[in-house]
Amino acid sequence: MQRLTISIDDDLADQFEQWSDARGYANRSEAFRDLLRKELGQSHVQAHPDTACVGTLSFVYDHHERTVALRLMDMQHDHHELTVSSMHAHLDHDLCMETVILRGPALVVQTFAQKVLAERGVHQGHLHLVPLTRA
Ligand code: NI
Repeated sequence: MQRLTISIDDDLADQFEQWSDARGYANRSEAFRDLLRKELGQSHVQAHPDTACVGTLSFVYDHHERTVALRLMDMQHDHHELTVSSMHAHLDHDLCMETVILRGPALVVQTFAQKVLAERGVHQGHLHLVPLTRA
């Protein structure tokens, strides 16, 4: 463990303090470590698109939209090596929400997720990608 001393503007320090409080961090060191890990993880993934990752892809769709449920199912079977599991929730009469756990190289997971989100009938969604690096 190393101790870092950094200087930042008052305004930025205040914002950091508020951000860290709002998220429930017990201390600023842990908040700072998490910010650093997130940023370093993202830049590692950008520099090394083959980084092993896990991710959750969540999206909302209208199951009345022609064949969308079938197409989404086919896509997951076509890439069964990436899809670890999925969970489906019937939100109301029309809308469904699905969360798919993905695992694979970063770029492959991102490309698959973008394809799903671009599918006709899928309203909104988001991929949360987590690199499997030790830090
Ligand atoms: Ni449903």
